[in-house]
Amino acid sequence: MAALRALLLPVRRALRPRPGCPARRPFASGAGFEYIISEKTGKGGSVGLIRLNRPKSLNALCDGLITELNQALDAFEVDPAVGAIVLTGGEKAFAAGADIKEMQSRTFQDCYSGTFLGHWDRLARVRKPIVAAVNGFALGGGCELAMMCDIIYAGEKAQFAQPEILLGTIPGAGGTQRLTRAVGKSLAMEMVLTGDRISAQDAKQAGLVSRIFPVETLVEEAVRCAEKIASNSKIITAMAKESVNAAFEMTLTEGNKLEKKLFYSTFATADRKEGMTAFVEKRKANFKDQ
Ligand code: CO8
Repeated sequence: MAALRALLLPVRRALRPRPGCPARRPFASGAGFEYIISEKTGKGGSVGLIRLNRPKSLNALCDGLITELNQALDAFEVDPAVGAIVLTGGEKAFAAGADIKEMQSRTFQDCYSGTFLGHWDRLARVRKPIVAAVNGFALGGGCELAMMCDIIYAGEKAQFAQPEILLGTIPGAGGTQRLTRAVGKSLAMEMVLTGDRISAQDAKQAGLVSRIFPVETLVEEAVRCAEKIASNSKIITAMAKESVNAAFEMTLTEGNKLEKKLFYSTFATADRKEGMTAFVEKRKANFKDQ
C-alpha cells in the first residue's frame, strides 16, 4: 500500500491545483491535453500544429500549459513524419504572458530554490524548425515564447510587448536578450522600459516578424511555410537551423567555422548527393533524411 502511495505521489502532485491554474484534467480534450490542442497537419502529417488553448485567460502561460507544450514538442521532435512545427494561439491572443495570478504570491525564495519556470526554454532547444503564427496579443512571456521560435508570422492585428515593467518586474524568458538582438537596442529599450506595445507592422519593419497576413489566413500560411520546410531533408534542415542559431551565440569567425564544418558534413549525407544529382538530372529531389 505504502509502495503504491509513493508511486502515485508524483501524479497527485502534477494534478494538484495551482493558484490561477485550474486543476488539470488529464487527457480531457482531443489530443489528450487541457491547455493546448496538438495535431498533425500538412502533406502526410508533416507539420506538427500546436494551439495554445486557454482562451478565457487569453492563453496566460500557466505551469500546466507550459508542461503540456513541452510534452507536445517532445512528441513532435521524435516523430519521423514531422518535419516542422507551427505554434499558434487564438485570434484575440497568442499569449498574454506568464500567468500573473499564478506568480502573484511567489517569493524570491520560491523562485530561486525551486528554479521557478525553469522548464520554459524547452521550445528554444527543439531541433526541428518552428514557425510562430501570432494573432492578437503576444505580451511578456507570450512575446518571449514567439521569439524562441525560428520564424514569426503575424496576423495584421497582432501586438507585441514586454510589459513586465508595469508589474514591477522584468522579462525573464529571454525578452531582454532576444528582443534586443531582433530589433536593436533603441526599440528594445523603449519596449522594455515603457511596456508599450508595437503593432504587427512596426514589428515587421523592426525585423521581429518576417511576414504579415490577414487574421483568418495566418495559420494556413504558417502551415504552408512549415510544409515547405518539411519537404526538404530533415537532417540538412537541422544543420541549417543549428548554423543560423550559432550567429546568436558566437563571434563571426567562430560562426563561420561552425558553418563550414556543417557544410562539409552535408557531404556525408545521402540527401546532399540526391539533391545535387536530382538537379543535374532535371528532376525533383527525393530526400530520405539520410
Ligand atoms: N495572467 C493571468 N490572467 C490573465 C493574463 C495574464 N498574463 N492576461 C489576461 N488574463 C486574464 C484576465 O485576468 C481576465 O480574466 P478574468 O476574466 O478572470 O478577470 C481575462 O484574462 C481577460 O483579460 P482582460 O479582461 O484583462 O481582457 P482585456 O481585453 O481587457 O485586456 C490585456 C487584455 C491587455 C492583454 C490584459 O489582459 C493584460 O494587460 N494582461 C496582462 C498582460 C501582461 O502584463 N503580461 C505580462 C505578464 S508577466 C510575464 O509574462 C513574465 C514572463 C516571465 C517568464 C519567466 C520564465 C522563466
